[in-house]
Amino acid sequence: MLITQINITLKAGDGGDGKASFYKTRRGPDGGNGGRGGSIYIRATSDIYALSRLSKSSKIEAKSGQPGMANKKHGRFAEDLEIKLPIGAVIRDKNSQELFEIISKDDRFLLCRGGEGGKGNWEFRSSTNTTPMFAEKGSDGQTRDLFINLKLIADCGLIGFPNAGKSSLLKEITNANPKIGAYPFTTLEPNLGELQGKIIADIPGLIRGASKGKGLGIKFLKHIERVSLLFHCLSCELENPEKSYRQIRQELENYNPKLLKIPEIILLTKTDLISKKRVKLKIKTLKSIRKAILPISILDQGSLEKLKTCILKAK
Ligand SMILES: Nc1nc2c(ncn2[C@@H]2O[C@H](COP(=O)(O)OP(=O)(O)OP(=O)(O)O)[C@@H](O)[C@H]2O)c(=O)[nH]1
Ligand SMILES: [Mg+2]
Repeated sequence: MLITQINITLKAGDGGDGKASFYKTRRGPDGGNGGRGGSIYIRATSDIYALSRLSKSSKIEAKSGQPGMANKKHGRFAEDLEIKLPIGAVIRDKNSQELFEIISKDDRFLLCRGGEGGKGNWEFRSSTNTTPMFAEKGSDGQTRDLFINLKLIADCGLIGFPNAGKSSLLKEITNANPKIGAYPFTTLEPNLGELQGKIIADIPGLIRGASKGKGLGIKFLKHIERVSLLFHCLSCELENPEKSYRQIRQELENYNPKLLKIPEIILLTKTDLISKKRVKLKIKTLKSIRKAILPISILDQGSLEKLKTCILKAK
């Protein structure tokens, strides 16, 4: 299951304590330094399920550094941890309110710094104190309590009522293999597909009241907040496509009025199901609400090519 929100605590390793010890044969201190604790780095991945896997743990800790030893031997540094998070993840530190975003596939940054190792007593020797009895404690590794929210980053989004044919289109034009069914709510989680480097998101169908939690609700709308082009799918089977169109637009507005500003193309889907004349009539009525309309059918290769062109031209 695609999990898009988790709470998790990350803790970098503590620094190892410095050692306070003395040479057996000679006088003088010989305590070594503690090793540094493991830090935690975040690395971007295009695997949108990376967060789902992480959700199985509530806390992840890096190892602590090794304590210093006698004979001036320093403790080993602990290994750093690298945690993979999907592109589009927004990480919020619940205490400091700092925000970190995973924007591109090359993103990698330090999130929790490992504690420094404490100095051993050998480091504290001086002309005035040749036998320091003390050593430094290692410092604590950084701990962060986090809320991670995944907002998929796609270039284009496919939205519309259940059964409008969104997943079928994604399947036709990309490498994706989403489930398709002749019933509403076939898609329960967003699907992503790629067309020549452009990412297209197919989100579960919306219905009237979605913004108030009806159907699968609005939780998936966050995934289209950052797209640069929306395809609003309206099936030719709809009796009154303008009304359906306005209902979905209302849900978008209720969720976040900014969604209405995203450039949008209406896809009049399943044109093969009705006569050409009726398709023309539907286009004519829809033109009064939006100029950009593309009639399409998965059985009409020419129309699919036009859709691909629109996607590739999107910025
Ligand atoms: N005749 C015809 N049927 C289509 C076309 N596109 C999709 N369908 C059918 O319409 C039904 C719904 O298709 P989906 O792609 O699952 O629809 P969806 O919009 O993803 O539906 P949800 O996931 O429930 O929101 C399936 O039975 C498809 O085979 C089309 O162009 N022509
Ligand atoms: Mg679907």
